Amino acid sequence: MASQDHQKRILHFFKHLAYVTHVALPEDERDPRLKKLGRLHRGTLFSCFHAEHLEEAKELYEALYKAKDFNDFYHLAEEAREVVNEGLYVFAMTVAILHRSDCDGIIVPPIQEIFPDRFIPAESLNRALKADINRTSQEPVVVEIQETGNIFDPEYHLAYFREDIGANAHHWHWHIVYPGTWDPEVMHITKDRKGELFYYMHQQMCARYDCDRLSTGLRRLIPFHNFHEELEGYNPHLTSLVSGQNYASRPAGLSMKDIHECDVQDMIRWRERILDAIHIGFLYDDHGNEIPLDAEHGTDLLADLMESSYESKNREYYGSLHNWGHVIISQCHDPDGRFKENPGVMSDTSTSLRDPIFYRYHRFVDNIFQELKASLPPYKQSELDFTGIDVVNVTVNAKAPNLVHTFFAEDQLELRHGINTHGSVKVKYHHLDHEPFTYNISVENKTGAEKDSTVRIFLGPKYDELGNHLRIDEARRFYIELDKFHAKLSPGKNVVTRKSSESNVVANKTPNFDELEGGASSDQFCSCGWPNYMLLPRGNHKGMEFELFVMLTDWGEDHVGSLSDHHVCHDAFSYCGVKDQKYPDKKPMGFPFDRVIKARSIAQFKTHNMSFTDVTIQFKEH
Ligand code: CUO
Repeated sequence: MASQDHQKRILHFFKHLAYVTHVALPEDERDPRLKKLGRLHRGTLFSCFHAEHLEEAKELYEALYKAKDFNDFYHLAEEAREVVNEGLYVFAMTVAILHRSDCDGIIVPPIQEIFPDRFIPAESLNRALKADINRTSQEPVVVEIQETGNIFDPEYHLAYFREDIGANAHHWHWHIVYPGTWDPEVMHITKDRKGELFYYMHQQMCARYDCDRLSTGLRRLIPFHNFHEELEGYNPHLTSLVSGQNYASRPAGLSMKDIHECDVQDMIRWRERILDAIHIGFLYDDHGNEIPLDAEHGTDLLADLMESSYESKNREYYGSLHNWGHVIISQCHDPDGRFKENPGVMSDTSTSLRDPIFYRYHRFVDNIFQELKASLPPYKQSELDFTGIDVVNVTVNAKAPNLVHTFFAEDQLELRHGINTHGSVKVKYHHLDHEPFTYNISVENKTGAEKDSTVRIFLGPKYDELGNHLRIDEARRFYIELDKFHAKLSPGKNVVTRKSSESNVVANKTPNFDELEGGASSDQFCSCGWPNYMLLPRGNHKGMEFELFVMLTDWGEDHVGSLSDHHVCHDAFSYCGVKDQKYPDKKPMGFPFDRVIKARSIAQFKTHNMSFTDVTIQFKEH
């Protein structure tokens, strides 16, 4: 466990990064481990999807990871800060800190405080800086965040979701915990089911987005699928302090264009090869061997091909469909770079959720996974059942039973650690939130013995955008996981209760810079996890009906490791896994909604260890 002193010493590495103006150390004066670094120039936007940027970041985080002790790590980190690109530095440092054993317990300050310019619209930052200059006291200056659009663009109704600070920070962290360039041989840690988690976490973000689209009266998202299609417009209203330029906006009607590093035709070819692999049931590795895309490992292998990750079995042949898609979309306003424009927000994991194309593009990726899932047989009754266990009744208790309210809550983001101000300057913003609630699950255990169960809780919409009842096979794509946990069942009647705040998909609150400087205790968490305040979809003013799905399965068959295992970063394991451990649930991620459901109705699908309960979510604005 790292000491408080170590925590404090590393904090300043993350301060005011946009202002580090030192001339990069000449190569011959550098630590030999940094000699080849600095290829991505400072002031350039680092992309978490661009192969060359990622390669350099990998070299740095591996060097930092391998540093022989904390002092050596510290010295290397200090020098690297002067040498490499700002965004690349934070990425690599965070990966290294998260994985070095002598950094256990060290918390990297929130990305939104390191680079507030990636999260706060430029107009609001501008107002904040003016207020700072004109300040008359040392009292904190607080400015209200400004809107980035209006109702002429229907997508504006979802701005609260796409621009949410916590959701974007979650996405950034997820990609830090699971870097596409992760090499288990160098890092000596195998990231269990990393590919499958890539599929599942992004599938869930899209499903969540769709639930909120239906909540706001919009139709479900239309997946991207045609590489020549004209894309919607988008203006992120962000200006990068590192580069001094705006993140590019995209006028409506542009489409993907070839860039220096990748042709659109390559993307089309890779998609065809990936679909071929799914349809013939195996992929070819780079030695020409056939590797089956089976029920157990298929999703994982496919995700490695698609992302593509370092563990792709054949990068040469299947390419890197997903990553280059991000890059090409982010450059479609200036594909050959003749105007030296910045890329758009799709180039970075901490900003890409802001753009509506993000969800459409990831639904396209998800549809390819669905193609594989469709090749697997639907779950049989016997695979769904838990003999002798009946879910008798489920109630969600908030202020009223089976009715939960959502609203907008207020929060503030401190700018002064990322931006050089004269004192505390905060931006006040709003985010979706919900009343706390509790699940009460009545279960009858008829086996006559004590049973360990896994409780799986999902939520999905009942009606589509036109008010028609959703068929269960259609609805399954919208189902969002709310929680998954272990429960012991005594013989006979049981009531399992669980609070919404205990959810295993959300992260606990991360200490901010000030709290860390003040010595906030190093709790065991790693900042990955969907924001707890966005656990539920927004719902609507009238009260929107959802199905709450609860299923108990046999923990004896599901579990990996034991209950008493000591886990670091266990908080949000459903979407983020458990740090350096096996994923603690053997079932396919998203089970039982990951495969085609042939049953025509809920009644036909349901086994007695499941329940579907009507729950209303009502949005109250304040
Ligand atoms: Cu996370 Cu595309 O991988 O956004």
